Amino acid sequence: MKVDSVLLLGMYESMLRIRQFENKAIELFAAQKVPGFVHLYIGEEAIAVGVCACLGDRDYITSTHRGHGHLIAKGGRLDLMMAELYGRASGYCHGKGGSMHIADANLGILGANGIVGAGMPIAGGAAFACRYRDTDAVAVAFFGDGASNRGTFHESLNLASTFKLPAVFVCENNLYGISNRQSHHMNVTDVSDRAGAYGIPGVTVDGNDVVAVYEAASEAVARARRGDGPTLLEYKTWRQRGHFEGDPGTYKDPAEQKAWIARDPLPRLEKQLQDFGFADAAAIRALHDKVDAEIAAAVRFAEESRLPGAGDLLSDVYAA
Ligand SMILES: Cc1ncc(C[n+]2csc(CCOP(=O)(O)OP(=O)(O)O)c2C)c(N)n1
Ligand SMILES: [Mg+2]
Repeated sequence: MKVDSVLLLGMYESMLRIRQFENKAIELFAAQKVPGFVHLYIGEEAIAVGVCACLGDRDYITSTHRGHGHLIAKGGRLDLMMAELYGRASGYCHGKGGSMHIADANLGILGANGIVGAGMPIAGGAAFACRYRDTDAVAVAFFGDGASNRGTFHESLNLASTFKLPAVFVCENNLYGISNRQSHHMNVTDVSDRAGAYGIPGVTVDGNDVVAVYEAASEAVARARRGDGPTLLEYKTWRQRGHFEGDPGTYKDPAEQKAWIARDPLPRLEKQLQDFGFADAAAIRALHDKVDAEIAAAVRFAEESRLPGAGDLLSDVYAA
């Protein structure tokens, strides 16, 4: 295993931050404090965290409609994110984007995106820019199994492979696109098989095991940095909530839901930390308290911020 206690504890803290941020989002959405749609990442946290642990500030990511986890794992600020969910003027997009449109260019976060599959060409462009500027930075595109059916996926992989761009394509295969089971929307079991069509490596990995996620991503990122071109990583996982908050998910088999919840990445990592002697129950409790305090502060910040007014309507809309 290539991970030490500092890395593993850091990844646990980041996964916990995502989980607790979204648990708070569930509560706030139910209380009608958060307008618009929220698509939660609960159960999939190991992917964003394991992949982003291989990246630095100079590297780029593109995210999806289910983007909170990617943003937090890449270092996004909870207060600015929470204010954006609330639609407040102090949020990342000044309250004009909401949950699905959060970006932070300073951290290389090129944006969550409400258009399925739209992040891949953007990441390809960013990877081209990394190469053009002669840096060793890489660009990572996160996307779902459903998005891997879009033309943008195929075009991006083809171009990135042909130009040997420093890109990593990360498919979060949660086995569903809204209510459509993977077998109803594609005729392959492993999305990673599609890499063969573009002459790049494709691997399938357990997306609920953060160490496995990290190890596969480390290799793909190193390959991209070396100038050897892109990789398609497929992480199998499970979304524990509905497609969006409010979706009861009746199309899922309750026994399968239960089996996947038993493989929840967070308690799994907690057990590993304890088994390896990296953290005891008190240390884990302290991390919970720390993260919960951060989230409470983010909620306070959002609630104390003003809503955008009529005077804000035309600002940040057009680029000069
Ligand atoms: C281009 C486009 N087509 C359709 C939609 C509607 N839509 C939103 S999410 C989604 C399913 C996406 O599935 P997947 O890529 O597997 O991501 P997941 O929601 O499972 O994370 C669809 C079809 C959209 N937002 N954009
Ligand atoms: Mg999916």
